Amino acid sequence: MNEEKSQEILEMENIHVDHSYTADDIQVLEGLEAVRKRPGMYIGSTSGRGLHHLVWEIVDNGIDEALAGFADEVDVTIEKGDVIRVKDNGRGMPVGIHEKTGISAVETIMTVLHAGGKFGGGAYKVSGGLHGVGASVVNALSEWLEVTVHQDGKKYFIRFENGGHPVAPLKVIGNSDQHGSVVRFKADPAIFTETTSYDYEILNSRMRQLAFLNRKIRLILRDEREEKVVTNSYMYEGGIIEYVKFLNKNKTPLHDEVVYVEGLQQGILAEIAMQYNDGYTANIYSFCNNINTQEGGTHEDGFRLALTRVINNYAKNNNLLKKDETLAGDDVREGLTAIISIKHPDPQYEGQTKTKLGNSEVRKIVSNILGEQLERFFMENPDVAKIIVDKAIVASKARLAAKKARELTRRKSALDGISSLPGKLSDCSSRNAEECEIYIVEGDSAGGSAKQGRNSRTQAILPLRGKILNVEKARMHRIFENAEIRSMITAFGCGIQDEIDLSKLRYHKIIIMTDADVDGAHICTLMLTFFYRFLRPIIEGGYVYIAQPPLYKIQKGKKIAYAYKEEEMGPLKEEFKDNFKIQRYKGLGEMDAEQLWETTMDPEHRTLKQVTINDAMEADAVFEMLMGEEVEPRRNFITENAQYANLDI
Ligand code: 1YM
Repeated sequence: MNEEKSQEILEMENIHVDHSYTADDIQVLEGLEAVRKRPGMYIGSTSGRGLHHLVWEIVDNGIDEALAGFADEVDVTIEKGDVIRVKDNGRGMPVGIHEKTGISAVETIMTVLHAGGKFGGGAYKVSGGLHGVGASVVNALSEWLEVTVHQDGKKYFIRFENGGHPVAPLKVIGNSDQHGSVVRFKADPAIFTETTSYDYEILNSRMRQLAFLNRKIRLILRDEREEKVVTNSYMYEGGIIEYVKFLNKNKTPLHDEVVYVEGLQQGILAEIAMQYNDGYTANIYSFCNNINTQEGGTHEDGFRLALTRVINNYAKNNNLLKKDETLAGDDVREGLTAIISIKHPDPQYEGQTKTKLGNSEVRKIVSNILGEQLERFFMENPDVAKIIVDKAIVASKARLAAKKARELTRRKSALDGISSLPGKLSDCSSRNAEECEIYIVEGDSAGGSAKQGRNSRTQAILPLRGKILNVEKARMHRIFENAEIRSMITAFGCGIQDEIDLSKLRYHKIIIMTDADVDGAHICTLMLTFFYRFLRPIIEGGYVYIAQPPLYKIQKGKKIAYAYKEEEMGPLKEEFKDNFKIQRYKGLGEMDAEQLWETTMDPEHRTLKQVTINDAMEADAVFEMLMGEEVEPRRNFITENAQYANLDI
């Protein structure tokens, strides 16, 4: 131990040389008293949050010891009575006792505010970060606290009571064949008036996160409060690589390998792990010294700069992008899950909640490290690079299209307000959106029947010209050039994308009514894809439905029945016995207004299929395939969906 003892610790032991024991002692107790008077200043709050914070203060010291290379395990146990025990297998806190003062290093760590922060130069101290106020604050806010140190064959012990008063100086209480530190404490209920009971899940998820952020360190949590002991143990060889995999667990990654880069510059360690999935949101989490920097900061800035730069350069150099086109930051981050983790010896935090990293040198360091290594990764993995660039290009097109659409709709409504409702819309008379429905109907003739058959008070009809898809070969970025799509946006009235306002939605049921054939399925797919990408909240809000028109009419004299599924025909035929007529509806247009009302639109008798976000996601996936230039997958899809058997394509 002595060889390892840092200069700072030796200095600490000298701190007391010039002071008398009593003067020092008084100062120390004044310090701890200040913590008890204003605990919020030191641990944020005295709610459950502050309570859990005590645990992390101690755990952080154990992790520091592991990051310094002397420990590989930190255990947290919740004992009966909500006593916390934290243990590591490191060197053990320094036990050196100063001759003149008789005060041990352990006692100083536990009683002098920020004592820990002065020591251990070199390694990164995750403690001393955001709330890293040190173990002495935990001591100050505890009913009692005990430290046991196993070091050099001996077992040392010290106990504090009533907010940090040592009961007796540190002493040897036995021999030991172990090494490490154990801190046990009971949070003071006089301070934590709301609760002194720990939430297992809060501790558990942070332990897992710490294990992800600090690879190869084992973190163990035990709950001994109930008869049945609960325990979780975490250790990730791959660290943040496994963190990204964990976050993408329920997503569909676009490439198998998680991209990982790491580097050390100017004493700052930066690590990044990232993987794209087929979704549209960016999930980028950044950390400094294991603290989640929720407001971002210079490390995130550096990450974004490099990501945008490298992807644009790669796309241009490989002729995937025209020279005058540029992918925006949002485009290259679409569907990206990333962890940015840096370790900094002197972090500066800014922002509302002090969770924004401010150190300006970090921007360039992260940008350099990611820039260089991502470029190399792309060169070595051109397949992955292509997937990523393609994804960003699609995102870019969608973004430009959406922007154009927003401008169009905005310009229109700005000109003539509500009167700009599309001419083809047969609106309903009610203005109570809750009872209003809009039928999006394929084809003018079906639109005509629907218009005649509807309840005009609550049901609006918007006919769409059939086969818009085949005619337009509509790719997403061209979709807004489509007049029907524009009519739809105007009719709904709620805006699109980021500017969507559901309180302005004019109909609480949006019902897609298409023929039960392949074209109908195409139109339905397009519609759902469009909703999913540009009007997602209307799906999430449960406002979108698909009408279920019948496939067959079966009639004998005046007796009529409808079959909505193939399998309903058998029983119907039995019921009608013989001499019946069967009509197969090829399209909505074959039904007259009355039939359409009766079978598909009458709220009393119709069945509507409510569209879930999963339906829309699937439609979105199918869409690319249907619309793509590749004929083969499209043909396969159609064959597989042969229920729409009257193929006229
Ligand atoms: C259960 C909590 O606190 N472990 C721990 C703390 C320290 C050391 C080892 C340590 C550090 C150094 C040298 C050094 C601390 N030391 C200090 C201080 N576990 C827990 N394990 N020798 C031992 O940093 O050089 C504060 S904490 F102040 F002495 F440096």
